[in-house]
Amino acid sequence: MGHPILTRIAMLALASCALTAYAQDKKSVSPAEMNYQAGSSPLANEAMYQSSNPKAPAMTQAEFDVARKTYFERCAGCHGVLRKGATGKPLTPDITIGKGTDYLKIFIAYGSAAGMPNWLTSGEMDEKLVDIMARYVQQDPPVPPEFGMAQMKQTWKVIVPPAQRPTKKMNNFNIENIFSTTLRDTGEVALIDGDTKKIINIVKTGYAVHISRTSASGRYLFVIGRDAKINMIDLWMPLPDNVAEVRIGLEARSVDTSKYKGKEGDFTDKLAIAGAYWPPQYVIMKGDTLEPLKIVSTRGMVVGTQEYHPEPRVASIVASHFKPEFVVNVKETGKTLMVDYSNIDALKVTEIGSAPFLHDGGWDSTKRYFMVAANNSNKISVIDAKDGKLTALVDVGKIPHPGRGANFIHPKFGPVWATGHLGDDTLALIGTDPIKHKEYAFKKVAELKGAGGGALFIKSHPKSTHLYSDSPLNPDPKISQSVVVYDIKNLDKGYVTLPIAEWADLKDDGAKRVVQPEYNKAGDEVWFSVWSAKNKQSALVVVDDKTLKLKAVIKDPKLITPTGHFNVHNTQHDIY
Ligand code: DHE
Repeated sequence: MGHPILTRIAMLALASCALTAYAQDKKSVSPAEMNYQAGSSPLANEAMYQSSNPKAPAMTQAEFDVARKTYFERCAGCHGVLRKGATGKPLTPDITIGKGTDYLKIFIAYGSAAGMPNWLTSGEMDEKLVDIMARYVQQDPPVPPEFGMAQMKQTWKVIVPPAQRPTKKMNNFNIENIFSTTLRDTGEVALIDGDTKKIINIVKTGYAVHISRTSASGRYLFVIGRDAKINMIDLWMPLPDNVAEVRIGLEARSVDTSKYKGKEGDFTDKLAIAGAYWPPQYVIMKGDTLEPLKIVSTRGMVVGTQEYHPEPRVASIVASHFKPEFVVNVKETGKTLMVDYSNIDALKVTEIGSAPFLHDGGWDSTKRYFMVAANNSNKISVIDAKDGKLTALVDVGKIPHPGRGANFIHPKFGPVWATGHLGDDTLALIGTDPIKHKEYAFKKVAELKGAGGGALFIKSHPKSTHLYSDSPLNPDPKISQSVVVYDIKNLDKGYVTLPIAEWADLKDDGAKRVVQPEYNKAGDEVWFSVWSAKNKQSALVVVDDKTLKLKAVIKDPKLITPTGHFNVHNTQHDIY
């Protein structure tokens, strides 16, 4: 490593002691979880200023710029924008200066048993960069710019104003069965006709596009990129395409639209909401134009410790069916905010504390209870959207990751909601019927054995008797390139494995990770992405849900890095 005093052997010895100490004071994190979190942040391209901490080792401006970019590309996902810590340890100067450059270099170079990647020995960083990073994390963290109303308005474009949009559907597509497929690395979504399996249009969206959600009426699709750009697509146009766009921050993951219709009013398609990772805030917009109306910061106290957190990121957001409310889940503070949008000039927010770090989740089958993963606590928080309270905190396996989860009727426990896990090979089933199956309600009632850790998404459908689970982050390609399917009526039988990537029959030797089961509208087909790098061939594979046989493979040079896909009808009605 070119260090003047320590030889590499001495450093390795020191690393092993340090790793033991580190592992003891931190819950270990699997490599799958680390790789997943360590995605590149769009903040890498933002200008930030170096404030010199007199106690920190010297750095030139050029070194600082290299380190800042690297930090946001590799480290911020785990350690946080302001280095306050999340999945990874806090790296603020009050901690790092005391550790010193040599100690930090060892961690960065060789990783730790607790999950820190080995950046030097994996070849991802050279010795010079390791040294720069070790000095960088001892400086005061540079703060990315804020993003307020003025900036949002500058990015806001109404491409087709509401008055110039069609007054009825102007195409022959069965729009309820369209799939919006994320093309992650090209910043696009592919709109695919679920009936013919033909691509309808490839629509330009934000950077490293993340999810799509359907408006309450089913007419509009909202797509959010990691750069916090939202695109609104009108499915009634002769060729469905963008009609409005806006950026609500510098980095984001979640978007949804108002779905409540009842005595307080009809809010169908009236409002949209998006949550940002940076700045930590959510933004309510007009549902037909994306005009930003209200920005609310999520900075505040962490549940339990009640310590201030400067960057609590907004994770999943859903629209309540019981009240004119958005359910906003804030990661680091472990709080669910029930945001009453009936009068946004006098915004009422009910704050429900549960456990950190809230991430993804979905409704139970009645759409009353929102089941959200508190992934650092190995729990599912059950939020009652009718009574506005925490119903239960359910212990599950290691790092639950449900996507939106899966609802089905268990032969013994009645209605259950299920999640898979990133950190172990189990699926947890939670009872969700407090009326007819009270003794099982909001308890973990069963555990299914899955193929392996690294599971991200699970899915079922009211018309199906199957439950599907992927494992795209499992290190074993045999597992990451296939999915497992359970017969809901006979869960004790275990699973069958479907070799989805093999069925795709791709010409390149790519990663071929199989991601996200998603049903068609009828609930008789299940779609999967076979996700390879952007210079390799990818595909979508469609399985016949009755026979579990291959039904179709969709290949096209334009299908670059497909990941999530969202069926318009199922997303509109929260069917999963
Ligand atoms: Fe996601 C949902 C955050 C990496 C595919 N992802 C979500 C949600 C959040 C989130 C907060 C819930 C949104 C909601 O419901 O409103 N995802 C993050 C990250 O912070 C993380 C770990 C790292 C990152 O750098 O972004 C991350 N996600 C990924 C991927 O690498 C995935 C597998 C591929 C991709 O496209 O980037 C991925 N995330 C998805 C998908 C959903 C999702 C497909 C929606 C699931 C659903 O069924 O609704």
